[in-house]
Amino acid sequence: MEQEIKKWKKLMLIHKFALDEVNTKLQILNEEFQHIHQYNPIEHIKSRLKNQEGIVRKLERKGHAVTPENARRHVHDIAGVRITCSFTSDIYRVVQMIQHQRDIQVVILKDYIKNAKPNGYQSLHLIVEIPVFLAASTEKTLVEIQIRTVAMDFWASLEHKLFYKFEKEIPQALGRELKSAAETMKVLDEKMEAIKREMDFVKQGGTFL
Ligand code: 0O2
Repeated sequence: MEQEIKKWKKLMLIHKFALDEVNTKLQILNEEFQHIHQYNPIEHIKSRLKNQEGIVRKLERKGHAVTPENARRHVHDIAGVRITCSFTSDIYRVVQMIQHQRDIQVVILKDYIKNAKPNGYQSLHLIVEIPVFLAASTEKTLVEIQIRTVAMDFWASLEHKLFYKFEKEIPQALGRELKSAAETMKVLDEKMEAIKREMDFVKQGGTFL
């Protein structure tokens, strides 16, 4: 039993270290980008370690025995980072910056922006693997990175509060309303992106006819 507790503690510690590494990396990339382009693609970075209750729930939902080994293998979001960007194009810019990091490997990329979930959820998810260097070993550790615009985040946060993990079927009319709200967010993002493009054109000396 004591051995098992030690293993759980180590699992959490390693994921905390991985989270620290990814956070530092993202801050460096953001500041460097700001330095070169006088522009900041990242609005906010928020990170969290999944609590043990959440890990147990996910293992049970997926039908795996609750062990630290299974948690490591099957729960990919023990360490989670959420990045909020101003514009949709910034999301893909951040993805590219992450992909170019030599010590980070992108294991899974899910683009719910190009292909929104049926309920309207939009976001880009990466599962990355990062080495955590300990005194006597190197532990390759998974971190989930969710990247979305402020508008997508607004929708997802409220939807999470209202419906996500709601055990019963959501009334159809509410589901339609929710999806329509997500589509409104998409239109808003596209509009802001178009304004940004035109502003960039003006800043480069362009004029409208
Ligand atoms: P929580 O409470 O936010 O941590 P997985 O279960 O991760 O192995 P899955 O479900 O295919 O596999 O992963 P996916 O689709 O990448 O979703 C992972 C996370 O994205 C979720 O984590 C949520 O945080 C978020 N997410 C996915 N779909 C929705 C959605 O419809 N609405 C909202 N608000 N968030 C969503 P968790 O662990 O399910 O939940």
